[in-house]
Amino acid sequence: MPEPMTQTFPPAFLWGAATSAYQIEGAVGEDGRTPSIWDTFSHTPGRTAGGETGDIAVDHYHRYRDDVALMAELGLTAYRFSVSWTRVQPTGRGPVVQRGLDFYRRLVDELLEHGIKPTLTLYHWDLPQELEDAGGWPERDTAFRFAEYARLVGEALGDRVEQWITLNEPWCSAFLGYGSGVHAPGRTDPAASLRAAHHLNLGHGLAVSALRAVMPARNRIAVSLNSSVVRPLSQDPADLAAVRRIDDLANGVFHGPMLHGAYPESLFEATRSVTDWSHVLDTDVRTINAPLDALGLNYYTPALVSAASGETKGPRSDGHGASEHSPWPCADDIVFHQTPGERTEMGWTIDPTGLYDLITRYAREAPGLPLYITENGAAYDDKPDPDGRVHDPERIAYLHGHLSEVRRAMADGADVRGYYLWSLMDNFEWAYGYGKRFGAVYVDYATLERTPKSSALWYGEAARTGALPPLPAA
Ligand code: PNW
Repeated sequence: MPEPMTQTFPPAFLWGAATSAYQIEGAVGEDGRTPSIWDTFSHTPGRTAGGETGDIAVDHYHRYRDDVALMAELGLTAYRFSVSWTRVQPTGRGPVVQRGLDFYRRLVDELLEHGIKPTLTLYHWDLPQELEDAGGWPERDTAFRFAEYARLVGEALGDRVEQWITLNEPWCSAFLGYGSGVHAPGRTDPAASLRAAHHLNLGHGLAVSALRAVMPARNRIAVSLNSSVVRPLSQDPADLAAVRRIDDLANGVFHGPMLHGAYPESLFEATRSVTDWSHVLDTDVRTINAPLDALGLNYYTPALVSAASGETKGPRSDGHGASEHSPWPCADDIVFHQTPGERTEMGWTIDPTGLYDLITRYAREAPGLPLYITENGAAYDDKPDPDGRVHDPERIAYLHGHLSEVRRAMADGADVRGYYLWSLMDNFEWAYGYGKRFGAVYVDYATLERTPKSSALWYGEAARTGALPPLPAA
């Protein structure tokens, strides 16, 4: 008999929210910080909507105390943030800047004082510009630079941060950064994107070992993958083959070496026309396969693919932003379709069952590894009512639907330990600028004033009670 659909979660379940440094901090020139690839990219005309940048963002660098107080007031029990590499190590090499590190120490102490568990992401896409000038992620040396940076942050904060994430969504770094070019550094070279993916993997593996060497053994290390849920348009063998190819390029390229100690052979074969993979040295995969303590999964929407039938090359609609260049190397014969159903402001179809499928897949692929949903959320065109309140029933429905699927996966045996809503507050949505609001907290960009949306209050109640409150009446 199926377990009754209780909507209660275990007492230790973490109810978190997530952000990243460049999207919220601002203060880009303060305390010794130097440009990252996202500073350069956002300041290059034509790269972001309206030429918007993270120069000020939501000024979290100066308002972190209020932001932590707000999280505590809402009832959140965990917070996932990222460290800006160029605040800590401006050139990506050499000694640390204490003032930069001190910001994160103060932030973490503030969180701990409020009973909020910090989860630190080392890399959320803001590579030091100097390292990009030296070749960026397609260059092997960048992996070693990342591991050194990880060690420096681990030494400084390992005594007070227990949960560590090496990379956030390396797929985006590699394939949107070096393939389609819609993310920094904006390069469009399929061979470089595959080299980048490998060096991100290598950097991850080296960083795991570097962190273990300097941190207390109780700390836990994970990675956050935006593992795609890839579905076939039909059961036609050609469409099923398209799914397998995209699955290799979206998922296998990372979890293969990280979790299973090998790249999929099918990935090598499918990409031979752009790379011979000679950049993968014999011992690399063993390095990348360093044991993890948990796995972070980010989920927004599934992908729907088919084999191109004759002339259907058409425009891509894979939701990865506008570019003439595909982020998917060697996949021009595969078509991305719009998944049917209601969509968010990003145009991403709302499909909570995809999250169930994702969780249960990794519960099978990585048995015994605790899972965290390190990002999930939705952009809507939120506006304050005349009374100043912000009502976002669509976001509540989105969260309710997805958290219900998390709970269902847990009932079916998946070991999910926590959930981080993306995002704590409205922020710089990369190439989309400030036009896409993912926050549970509304930010007035004229005054930078924060107002919890009704979804923040709903989610806070879930956090405080450990159960999903009912949906508000329509
Ligand atoms: C993730 N895609 O970005 C990031 O981790 C966040 O920083 C971001 O704000 C959030 O999701 C919402 O977009 C993604 O094209 C960006 O598949 C693009 C894609 C996926 C995730």
